[in-house]
Amino acid sequence: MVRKYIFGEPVETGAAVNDCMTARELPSYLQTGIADDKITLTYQFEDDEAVYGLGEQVRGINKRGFSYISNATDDPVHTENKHSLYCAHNFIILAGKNTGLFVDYPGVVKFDAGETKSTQLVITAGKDCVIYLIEADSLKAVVKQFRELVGQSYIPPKWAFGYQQSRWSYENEDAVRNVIRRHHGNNIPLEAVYLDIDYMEGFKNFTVNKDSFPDLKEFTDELKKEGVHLVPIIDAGVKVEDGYETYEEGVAGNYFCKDEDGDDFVGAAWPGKVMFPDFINADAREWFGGKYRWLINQGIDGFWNDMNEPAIFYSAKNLKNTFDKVSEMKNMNLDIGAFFYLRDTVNALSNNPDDYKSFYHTINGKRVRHDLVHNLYGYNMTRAASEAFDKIVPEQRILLFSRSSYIGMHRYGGIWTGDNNSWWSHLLLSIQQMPSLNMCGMLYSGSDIGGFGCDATEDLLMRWLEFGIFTPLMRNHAAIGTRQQEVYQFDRLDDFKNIIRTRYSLIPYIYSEFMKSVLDNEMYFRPLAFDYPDDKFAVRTEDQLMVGDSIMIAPVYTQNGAGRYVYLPEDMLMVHITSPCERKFTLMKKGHHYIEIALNELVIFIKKNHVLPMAVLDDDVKTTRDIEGAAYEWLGYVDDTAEYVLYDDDGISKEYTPKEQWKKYTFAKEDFREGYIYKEK
Ligand code: MIG
Repeated sequence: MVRKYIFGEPVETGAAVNDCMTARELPSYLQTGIADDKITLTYQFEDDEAVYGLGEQVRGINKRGFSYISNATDDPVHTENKHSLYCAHNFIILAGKNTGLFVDYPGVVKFDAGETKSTQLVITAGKDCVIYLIEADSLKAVVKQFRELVGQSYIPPKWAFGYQQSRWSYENEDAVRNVIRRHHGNNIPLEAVYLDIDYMEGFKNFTVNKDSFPDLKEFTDELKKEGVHLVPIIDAGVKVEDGYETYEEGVAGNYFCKDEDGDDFVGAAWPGKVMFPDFINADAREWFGGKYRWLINQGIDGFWNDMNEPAIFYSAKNLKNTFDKVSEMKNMNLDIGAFFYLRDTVNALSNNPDDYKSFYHTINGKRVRHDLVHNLYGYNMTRAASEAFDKIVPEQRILLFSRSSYIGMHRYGGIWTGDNNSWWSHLLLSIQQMPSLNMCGMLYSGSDIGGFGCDATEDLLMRWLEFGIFTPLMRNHAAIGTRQQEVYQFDRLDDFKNIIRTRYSLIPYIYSEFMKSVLDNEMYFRPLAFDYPDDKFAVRTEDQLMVGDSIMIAPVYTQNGAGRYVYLPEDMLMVHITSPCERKFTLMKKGHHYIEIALNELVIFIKKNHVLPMAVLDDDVKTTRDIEGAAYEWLGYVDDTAEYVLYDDDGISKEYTPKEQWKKYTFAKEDFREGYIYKEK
């Protein structure tokens, strides 16, 4: 049951798309207080009650014990002391009550989930907001009802489930060709190569550097023959430069955010001085979205939207103030206090809260200060692109994902989790973020595999890929200046190849489970707590996930880890996979186990009387095109009967297969007489 509570005069965020009952008073277990423009909801936890949700955030799956602040921020150091990352996913679940709360407020929202006082949750938002309350009879049902409220998640093309390689920055055509050659030349599948900011001319959106990419159309045609897609980045800020078309159109059309005086607000990002399109304004959205057309005409069919918190390196005004302060100190003898003051002053140039209070949007003719709607910015940038794609290529799916988002954006694109590091702790973080993202509708998601910042090591990349096999977005990405981390930079190329090939062999399952999750508003990644809520060990498991209907995974995420402890909530078939055709089966009993898992091994656990389809791959599979029509092997331990519903479609049009046509496979014990594999004839 979903109910909606309206406080004050909320800004329309567009997050919810389906109607529900409006009610007056929140249930008594949520104490409401309104003071100083803020609303607070206070909830007393049941003893060891877990809380879930909040999408992209720091820390574990169970969010209890810390505070999380929805305040989209470009902070590339995702350590556990931080309270905000790039997104605002204000949906939280109280497990003890099977109750979900969605705080639909586009400014800063704080979820103090037992940090200040371990026994209580305190949510603080602006007083003009809508709160949705979802009461159901299971955690899964809470999520499903929430997802029905906010609408169906974004569906990428099927090729976006292939392996993708990125780096800031592949500088020219030959660099891209080299990445492809070193994958495909070694029979390592590769589906897409990313272009980071350097493909542009002077970091100007919708331009291409002619020296490094002389003819983009010709180049995308060339890559298409190899089945490889080129995915350019688009940044939120538009360079201030006379003669630059996008800039001039933006000024002429009044499409940029304004400062207090009604002039275009000037900040800085990669291009130097930039202006920020007013994505929250429908006209500006339509204009900016239309700009993607040019790239689509060049054969581009995938984009990633960056810097859309929005990240502001500095604002013109703040820069001036800073110089004034700094110059005052020029001839001073800096004592320690003055030194720190100087340093903090300079550091406060970027993403300064005062800057976010100093510019404005025009929403339905009304001027709205940015900080009050801050968390809607990235969402609407991605919405702008998606709505434009619907006009430019109405029949075709386009790959699109964003760094910043709010709930609602999940209908328009996926997300990646931003600038993580090549740290083992960030591999674990990424495992823990995925189910939380799924709760909030962000299904097409993934993290930078191998880590963005810092130098990746071979073993970290290997383990990360072994988890990345299961993330819908499987992209290796790294920052400029870090060690190169394409798989061919390391010695164990065959092992990497086997892992990536295993991904391709699992794509029929991954795609099927992903699509069913989207179309049925379910979760593709689930914490064990959602499937086994009455199992006291399962509910405390923070480093294993259910993936789709058939399997559980328990990735290794420690340096030198030659295995790990795994909890099995029921009897399962354990499969060690070293390549798509080298698999070792062990029947496992419910309970705690230590499992050895060599560096080149992937382990999955298939639930009893469930099956897992694996496509039989040719030796030279290079892209998802090459697995169409492949025969399946079905892995499983069936001591009764098993059924699998396989979703498939053409992968590119928007004609999704209706439910009646989902293919049902049934298996009997006898099908698996000879072991754990049933081979399709
Ligand atoms: O300030 O475009 O998260 O993926 O490589 C950094 C350069 C800007 C941040 C993105 C990252 C991307 C990088 N960008």
